[in-house]
This record gives sequence, C-alpha cells and structure tokens, in this order.
Amino acid sequence: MNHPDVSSTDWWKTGLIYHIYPRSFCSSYGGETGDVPGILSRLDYLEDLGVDAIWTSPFYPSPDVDFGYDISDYLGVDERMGTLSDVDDLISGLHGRGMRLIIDGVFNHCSAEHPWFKRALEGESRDYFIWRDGSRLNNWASAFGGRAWSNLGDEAYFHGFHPRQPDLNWRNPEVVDAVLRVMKTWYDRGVDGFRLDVFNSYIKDVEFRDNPWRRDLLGVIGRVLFPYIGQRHIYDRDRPELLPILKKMRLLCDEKDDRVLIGETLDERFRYEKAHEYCGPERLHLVFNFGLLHSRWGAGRFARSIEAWANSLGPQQWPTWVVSNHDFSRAASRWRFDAEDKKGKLVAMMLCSLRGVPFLYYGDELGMRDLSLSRRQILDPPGRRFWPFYKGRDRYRAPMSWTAQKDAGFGTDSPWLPFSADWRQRNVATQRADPNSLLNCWRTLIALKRKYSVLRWGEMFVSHQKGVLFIRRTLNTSVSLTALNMTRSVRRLHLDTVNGVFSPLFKTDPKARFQKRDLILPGLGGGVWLKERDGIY
Ligand code: TEU
Repeated sequence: MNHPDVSSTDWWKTGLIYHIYPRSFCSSYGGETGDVPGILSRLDYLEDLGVDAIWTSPFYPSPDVDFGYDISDYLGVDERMGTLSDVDDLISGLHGRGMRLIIDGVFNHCSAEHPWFKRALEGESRDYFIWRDGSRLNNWASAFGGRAWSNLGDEAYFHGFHPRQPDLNWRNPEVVDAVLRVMKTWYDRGVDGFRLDVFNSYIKDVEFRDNPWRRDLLGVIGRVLFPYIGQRHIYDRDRPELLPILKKMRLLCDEKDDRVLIGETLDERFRYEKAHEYCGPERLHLVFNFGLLHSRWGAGRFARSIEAWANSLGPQQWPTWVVSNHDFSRAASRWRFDAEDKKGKLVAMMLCSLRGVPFLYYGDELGMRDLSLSRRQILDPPGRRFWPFYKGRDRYRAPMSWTAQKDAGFGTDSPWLPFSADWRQRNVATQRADPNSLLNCWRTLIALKRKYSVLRWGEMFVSHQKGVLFIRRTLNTSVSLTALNMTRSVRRLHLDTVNGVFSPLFKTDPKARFQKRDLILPGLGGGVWLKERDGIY
C-alpha cells in the first residue's frame, strides 16, 4: 500500500511476506520462547527491511505436541506468548506502518486438548471429528508415521498427523460454521488474512476407500516403515467437496477487499500439481507450491521449476515463491551457501525479480544455517520417532540472532532451542553495519521491487544458458533483466536480443557488467539491470 501503483486491494499480488515462527523470533518476557510483544518490539526492523506483511506461525494456546500446530483454543493466545491485547497492539503497530498481519489457520485438526475433542470424548458433538468402527478401519496413514487411526474403545478417530491432533470432520456443517466464526472473530480484530495449514486435507473420501499403494520403491518402503510415503493419496485429500468450503471462506474473507487467503497444500511429492486448481475467484488468493524449495541448485533446475509453477497458474493468478520454512531445511544449508553468502544473494535477486509473492522465512535474510542437534535435543515428534533416519524440524527453527551480545538480543540466553553455531558473526547488528552483507542485499532488492513497477507487474520470461538463470520482465516501455550465474566460473554470454543500454540497479560484484552485447558475470555473481525499451526488443 506504499506503492504509487498498487491499490490496497491488490497489495498481496506483488508484496513480500515475512514468515515469523513466533517461538523463535524475539522474547520480550525473558521466557524460553519468543512472544507476541517480542514481534512488536521488532517492527522497526521489519519496516526497515521493507516487508509488506508478516505471517506468524501459531501463537494460540497449545500443548506443544506439534509446537503450536496443535491448537487448544482458536481464539486465544498462549500465555507464554502474550495476550489478546498484545495481538491488538501488533495489529495496530503493523497497520500504523503500512504492514499487515496474516495469521496461521490450522483448521484441518485441533489439539486433543481442545474443548471440542474433550466434549466428543464425553459423547457430545462427536460428529465434530471422524470416527469409524475400530474393527473396520482403512489403510490411511499419518504424515508423522504409523496409522492415521487411534482406537478409543470400540471406535477409532482419524488423525492425519499426531494422535494428539484429531482431524475435524469438515463434512459436518456445524464444523464449517464454527471455523468460519473463528475466522470472522480474527477478521473483526483486524487481521488481514490467513495462511491455511494443509487445507487440501480438510475433506476425506465419503466412503473411506483405501488409498492404493505406490508401485515403486517408495511403495515397498512405505509398507514396511512409513505407510504415508508408500501410498497414493487419492482418498484422504484433494476431494472435490473441498471447493464449496473454500468458496465460503473466500466469501467471508472478501467482506473486506484487501484481505488474503494463502493455502498450504499437502503433498509428499512436493510438485503440487494440483496447487493451481485452488487459486482464483471463489477459491484462495494464493497457494504454496514448494517445487523451488525442493529443487536442487542450478539455473536449469530453477528455471524448470519456476516455469512449471508459473505456467500452471497462467497470467491471471499470482505465484508464491518459498525457499525456506519451519518444516524443511533452510536454503543456506540445503543449497550449501558459501562463506560469503554469494549464493544467498543470488537467491535474493531471484526471489525479488520473479512475478508474484516472495516469502522470506525469518533469519534467511541473514543466511541462517540449520542447527545441528544431538538426539536428546530433538523435540519434534517425527524427529524423535524416526531418528536417525529423520532428525525432525527443530533444526530449522533456531532463535533469531539479533546482536553479538550474550543473549543474541533474543531476550534470554537459554532459549527453547540453541542459537545457530555462528550467531556471534551472523546477526542483524553485524550485517546491518556491513554494506555488503546478505541482509543489506535483501533490503536493497526489496526496495527495488517496491520502486520499479516492472519488477512487480511486468510479464515474466525465464530462461537459462550455460548455468546462468535469466529473469526478464517487461511492462510498457520498461524491461528488467536479472542474470544470475549459478556456477562457480566466469560466464561471458552473447545476448542477441539485447538492444539498447541496460543500467544496473543492483550487482553483487562490480565485475558483473555488459560489454556491448556481451554480459560478463563472475562465478556466483549476478545483477538486476533495467532499460527503457527503444524500438524492437
Ligand atoms: O505442514 C504440513 C506437513 O505435514 C509437512 O510440511 C511436514 O512438516 C513434513 O512432511 C515433515 O514431516 C503443516 C505445518 O506447516 C507443520 O508445521 C505441521 O506440523 C503440520 O502441518 C500439521 O499441522
């Protein structure tokens, strides 16, 4: 809403959304976990970074079986993380600075401690959950391992994740109404949208048919070790009856026209071929596709992944771009950033040049690496269950390092998870003072995306050549060209199509330059150039 050419209704099409894991962002009470006032105390930072909105992972009351994704009260705030009035302050603090708040809507399941489930156990409103005769269960499996059914007496209830996260029965209209009431309550408080956790799992097959087993190696491994990955998830998610529910959610959301719904699609193959089907009018504004997050490093691979997602959506919808989140290894570790974070700068240029909405996971702007944890430090349930084959997600949730002081500026020197190994060097204060830091690179690029209409609204063309990724955007007379050398060696490329003079908006290295129609890029170097079109391009 600070852009001259972005109406408040359209802000989500081109803005950048910063993802905060509240337990790990900043602790204002000096408790082990971060809290809502901690986020509030960092609004200067977020404003200076230039983000349009923040998305907060859950801060609701939770027994912490899945660290907030098991909610025991949808309308409250966990006492370790603050109060409702702190959330009100956060909303007005953000709005006062032209930023917005998107909260996590975890409505596929709740906590077994939620009053709804407690009541169901007492025989009241049992239909809020999914029950089956315990002797006639199907083969559906939990994403956290094992079967998705837990027996209670003669019956069993369904849980797509941990047994302490019973799935809500979305075929019950009372559940739909109850969730919509929750959403309305938060909208009335002033929140600007929801990120919907695994929304494509809300509705399951009405006949509870068995999922077929895969016919490849995963099918074999699945049958023996981890049934979830061995199945084709035809009947436990992506059912057609989901669409009328999304329509209701969208109608409610659209009562105010600048709010946004962002869906997280569950798919163990990470290609999310169905993701585009959930975007659009009467559906969600934005949907995640983690193709890029799961891509290996390389210009060709990135180009293919970007094109597949953008093309599946077409020109009317807006893609999201995610390279890290609280569930998967951070970009810096996965793609093995070099000591100087040259790769990190290429990633920043890529995300800020693509058409659509980049998501920036807290700490990625510093190039934070994954934690390395011993078995006894692991808290995440799948990590505890499958160690050493899978070590859980705690490693991607290290407390943010703000300064080089004793407690990293986090607010306590004994946080719930350890600080990253290199926090004394890699922190906000150090990087803010260094003009060549990754943090300052992100600040500059976010500002460029704000300043140049072509970087927000321009049509996008992606290509690659000799390990260099090109992102070209065009809008009226403007053309931007982002060229990113993903290899370690110098690249000299003859660009036939270049006509007219490109001026650099940002370069990682002064040696990155045009020489007539040749573009020269040092290893792991790149830049963003702009020209006003003069004649045929
Ligand atoms: O994640 C969906 C999900 O199940 C995967 O991303 C999962 O984390 C991965 O396969 C590793 O097991 C959402 C949330 O983002 C996640 O934090 C929650 O645990 C999950 O839903 C259940 O609410």
